[in-house]
Amino acid sequence: MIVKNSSFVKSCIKTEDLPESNLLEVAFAGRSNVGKSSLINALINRKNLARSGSRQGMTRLINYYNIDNEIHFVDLPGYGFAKVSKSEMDLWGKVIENYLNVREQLYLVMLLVDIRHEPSAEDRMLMRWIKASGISYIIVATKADKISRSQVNESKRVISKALELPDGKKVFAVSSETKKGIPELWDEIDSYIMEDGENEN
Ligand SMILES: Nc1nc2c(ncn2[C@@H]2O[C@H](COP(=O)(O)OP(=O)(O)OP(=O)(O)O)[C@@H](O)[C@H]2O)c(=O)[nH]1
Ligand SMILES: [Mg+2]
Repeated sequence: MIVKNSSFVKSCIKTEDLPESNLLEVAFAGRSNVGKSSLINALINRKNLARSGSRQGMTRLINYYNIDNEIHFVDLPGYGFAKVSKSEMDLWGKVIENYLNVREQLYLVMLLVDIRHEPSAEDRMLMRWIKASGISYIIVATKADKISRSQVNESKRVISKALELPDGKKVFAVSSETKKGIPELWDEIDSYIMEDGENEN
């Protein structure tokens, strides 16, 4: 998909605030600082529509972006931010798990993990929730520019194993910095959108 128009819709604190809309949703999930907001910007070819930054815990809200009036991109709050209290972490869990389970418009979850690190306990928990929800998902290994090309396959293997991915499930290595892997990721997202369109007709 070549995005022509993208705009910020709203920020939501809890699932009751989610916009009433029939647009299908692609959600971006993963730990704080993994590059969710940067990936949204790279996919829509905007510099900073989704606020990204070096300060961890930038995105504490569920942020909605309208993509060509066709889909919503949903930037979910990050986790694993060291300064967050246990009660905040529990609240995060409730919001995300609730969102995954109640949101009928949600049809694809992008689970982001840093290509340099083995997925954390929280990443694996989120993976389990996503699998349990039955929603389609794409695994994205971010910041691929930070490792050498020869390390990419080994990193993908480590990620597949830790997340217990089914045989043949691909891990997409991308860089929001160099845009490497972004066209391939769009092709994959598009294939889910088209699949959904076919189901409706
Ligand atoms: N080198 C490199 N840096 C990246 C890449 N993607 C993101 N970053 C950097 O990583 C930092 C965090 O990126 P964000 O996009 O804000 O991360 P986030 O997942 O939205 O973080 P939270 O909103 O805190 O959950 C920023 O300094 C980005 O510039 C990438 O592909 N390559
Ligand atoms: Mg963010």
